[in-house]
Amino acid sequence: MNESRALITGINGQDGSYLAEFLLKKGYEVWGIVKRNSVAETQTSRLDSIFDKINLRYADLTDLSSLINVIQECHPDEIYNLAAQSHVRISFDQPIYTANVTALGTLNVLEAVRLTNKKIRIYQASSSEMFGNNIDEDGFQRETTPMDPVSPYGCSKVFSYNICNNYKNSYGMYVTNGILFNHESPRRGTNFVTNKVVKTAVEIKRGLRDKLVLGNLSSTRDWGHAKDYVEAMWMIMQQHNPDNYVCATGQSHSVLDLVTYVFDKLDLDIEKHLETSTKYYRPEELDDLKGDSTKLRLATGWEPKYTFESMLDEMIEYWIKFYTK
Ligand code: NAP
Ligand code: G4F
Repeated sequence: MNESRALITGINGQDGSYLAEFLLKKGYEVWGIVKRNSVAETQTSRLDSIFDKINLRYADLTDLSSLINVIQECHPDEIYNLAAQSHVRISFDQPIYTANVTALGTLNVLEAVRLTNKKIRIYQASSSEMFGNNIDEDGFQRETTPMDPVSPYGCSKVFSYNICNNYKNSYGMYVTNGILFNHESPRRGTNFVTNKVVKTAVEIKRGLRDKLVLGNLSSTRDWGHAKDYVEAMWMIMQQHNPDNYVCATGQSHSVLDLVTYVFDKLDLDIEKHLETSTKYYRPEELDDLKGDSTKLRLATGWEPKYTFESMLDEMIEYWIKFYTK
């Protein structure tokens, strides 16, 4: 029986909820922090099926004392730092807030561990957004690709990535970075492009609305499934030495490919229902992402189980069921 204890920041987010389920199955005692929200009933809806099996505490990444309090109460072996203001477009509207949470929040987690128990392992949710528009000659991004972020979110994640490496080297702490490419699921926020497309397409199919309005259709992303990616997070944390790993499928598709697949599945006419608006453009766009996760695959044996198509099929099925209730 595994008697390890894990603390997840961002436990009520897409990844946090899948990771909590995954760790419970592995026998972990699972703790998580939730930041205060005025609508408490819906805030933890992604955790409904495991609510009685986990330990939740109020804390906030921007409040060092709250993080120290939780660590002193739960004595975790592993901390998965998934909390962030994670929306790239919104990071242009709220750059300072994004930096406070997504950059300085990580430093608070590192300091909380340094001041309480330096043996606690830390996983940092780093992102392919850190690479910006740098692409290696073979068309991929990997651990050695230079980082040149193009959003306040990406800049904040680069700070977190660097300060994690700095704490590992300066204090001998076990700090890892998973550099994850886009990953989606039915639990994805509906203002990210995959779930926005799928949810809106199902609504059009049911006659609830007529148009899907998007921004840039030509950018490409390497989209995987969040369930596969939380397994990678755990595998990265079980390595003997802390290191940084890219996690990606190695396949990329454009936003238009995504819309085409979903509309074809639902037998909808793109010409009739798709519109674009500059409202959804970013001041600076990250054009193309495609990750090479050879290092992760060789070190851990990680392989994704979902394809782009099977991931979207699951999301389509979810929204069809949702509107059939
Ligand atoms: P998500 O669904 O947006 O979840 C973010 C979580 O952080 C939520 O639980 C949110 O709580 C919490 N949070 C936000 N501000 C906080 C604060 N000040 N204190 C404590 N908690 C706070 O994001 P996700 O898709 O699960 O991603 C998880 C992590 O991986 C994020 O750090 C993200 O930047 C990173 N990442 C994601 C992807 C991806 O494609 N999904 C790729 C690379 C990296 P509320 O919901 O209550 O606000
Ligand atoms: O779904 P998105 O908002 O994801 P984005 O910006 O790639 O960020 C996600 O992945 C990162 C990993 O690379 C994470 F670190 C980050 O936390 C987040 O999870 O946008 C994907 C693409 C962009 O090129 C965007 O311009 O879709 C394009 N897009 C076109 N129309 C749209 C829309 N994006 C959104 N959100 N909404 C639109 O209407």
